Amino acid sequence: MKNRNILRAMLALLVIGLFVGLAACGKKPPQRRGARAGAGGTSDLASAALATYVAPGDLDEYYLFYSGGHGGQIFVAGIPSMRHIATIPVFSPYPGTGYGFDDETREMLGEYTWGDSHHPGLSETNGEYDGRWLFINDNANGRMARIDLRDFKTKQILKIPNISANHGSSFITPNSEYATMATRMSIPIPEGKYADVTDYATKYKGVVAGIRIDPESGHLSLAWEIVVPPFNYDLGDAGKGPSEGFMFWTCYNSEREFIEGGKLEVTASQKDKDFILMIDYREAEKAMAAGNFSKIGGAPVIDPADAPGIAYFIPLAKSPHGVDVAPSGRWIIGSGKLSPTTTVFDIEKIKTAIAAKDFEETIDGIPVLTYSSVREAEIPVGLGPLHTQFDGKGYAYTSLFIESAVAKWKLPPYDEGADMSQYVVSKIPVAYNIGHLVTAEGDSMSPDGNYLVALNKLSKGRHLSVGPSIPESAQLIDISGDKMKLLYDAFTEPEPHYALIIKADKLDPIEVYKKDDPTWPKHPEAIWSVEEARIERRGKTVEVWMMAVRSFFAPDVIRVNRGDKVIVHLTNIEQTRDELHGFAITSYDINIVVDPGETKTVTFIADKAGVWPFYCTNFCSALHQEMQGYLLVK
Ligand code: K7E
Ligand code: CUA
Repeated sequence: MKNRNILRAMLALLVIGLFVGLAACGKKPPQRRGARAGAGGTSDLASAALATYVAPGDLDEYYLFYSGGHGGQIFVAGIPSMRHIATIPVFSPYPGTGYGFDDETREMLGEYTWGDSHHPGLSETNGEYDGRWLFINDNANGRMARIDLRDFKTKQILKIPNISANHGSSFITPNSEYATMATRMSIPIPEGKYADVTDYATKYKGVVAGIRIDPESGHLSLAWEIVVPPFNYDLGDAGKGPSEGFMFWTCYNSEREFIEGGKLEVTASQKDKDFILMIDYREAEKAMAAGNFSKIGGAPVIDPADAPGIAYFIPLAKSPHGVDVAPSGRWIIGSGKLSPTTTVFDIEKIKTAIAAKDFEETIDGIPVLTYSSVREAEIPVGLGPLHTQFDGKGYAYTSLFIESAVAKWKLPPYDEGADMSQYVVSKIPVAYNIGHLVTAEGDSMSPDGNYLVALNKLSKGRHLSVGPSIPESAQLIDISGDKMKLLYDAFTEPEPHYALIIKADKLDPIEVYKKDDPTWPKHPEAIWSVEEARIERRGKTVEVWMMAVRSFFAPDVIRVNRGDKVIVHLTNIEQTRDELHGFAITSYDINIVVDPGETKTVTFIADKAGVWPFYCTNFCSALHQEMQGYLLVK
């Protein structure tokens, strides 16, 4: 008995000694299995693993489209796996797909090599995502882009005049009539006009715009602009249901000043309240039809002072960020970064106040609705509320930047005189400092209520270190039950602001550009056989119709003289999925990629004499390395 006890004690000492020895030898074993999960909420690890595991060969349930911030791209991932699937280049060149190297995309990018993409918007039919187009704004250069979800490619970049730093964009109306644009940083208009910042209050202007979306092609064009006071127009949303026909934007700096050295963060936070700007776009259409606008910088601009009923201000807790319309369309939710509350407005009360001319004051011709008349409730959600999403079961989810958490709270109705804190039903910590958040089909009229992704600004310490600049994090959260559960940490390139989640079965992307598909415009320079491949010279211009197929180019030698203009039309005649070919010319900074059935054109001046090999950049077959040719410049 005694001996056995001694044996046990010795064994125990040995085990402890082993651990001490491991710890002492310097190299700590890596922490695994959610060792640090406590910092960002805990979950049952096994059930979280099962909930996010998509077995090899299986497909995800949803597409997740994140904006790529100042990388100017869109990232595509799957939910629930959170695996990155693709990158869609939008505002920046992307050699991986040859984007920004051929004539067409180079022209689309214009004078810019980057953009600051913030808010993806999906096309809608009757308030539901229809899977046709994805839109995204450029916060830097007054632009908006359209991506065709049949081939996941950027098809158009629209730049319009007078919009300075387009942040409150690209929110889509329920039947994709419009996307929105708005000035974040006011300037004198038109662009190029000079006025000193000391004249900020009177000579600087904000502008909001309606961008018409062609119902057949998705083509974007400017419908109207409205000049508004020099506030900073921040986030937006489009009304739906009872609020259909309205657009909403939060704005800060209603102090309307920019004091040199005064720190905008201080000067723009003096007043207790800022505003939501509400635009009635049917009134804007009437003003346009009546010719009630002036041309500024080539764009039709409506002045609300001349068009009563077009614009209203709704007071909101100071320095607001997000404004989000609930799925029913009745509740408009605004959050002030500096106030620990989120405010719910009732569109019915707003309409009543407008009819009764229940106004507090008028600013530059825009009536300010009486706050107490239009507010439904203030919900004490927590510190630093930014953005709100929905689950379709009557709950809202607000991101809390300062608190690093998501608050789940109940939408109206509320009991008369109730303590509002009881309607904040639960919270989950996130890691860390969340910006936007997104729920499955969360901007539609029928969110799915199962998944939420928290888009966090800081991820410190939750991944292998990669030096001082670390990735942002996206955390997948299960919102199907009463309690929110953290499922997964994914890491992203900088800097997703907003994202959208759409059911995978709503998209039906093509597999190849079919040779005779009537739904795609025929490329005028396409060739489909070696016989059609040719080189033609006209003076100092050399035009090449080139064909690519496994594993050769025809022609494979291009002879030109130094200084010639060379135009290459390259067709990939493959009709097999994923059989891409690239065309790169050494030392010429040319790198285009053609998908199966696609034709691209690249034009350049042969300004370097010598012998320059060209080759296929996409691994296409066992003899891919042999797919090459020569540009001979005499
Ligand atoms: Cu909150 Cu640009 Cu929508 Cu960033 S924005 S987070
Ligand atoms: Cu074609 Cu590699």
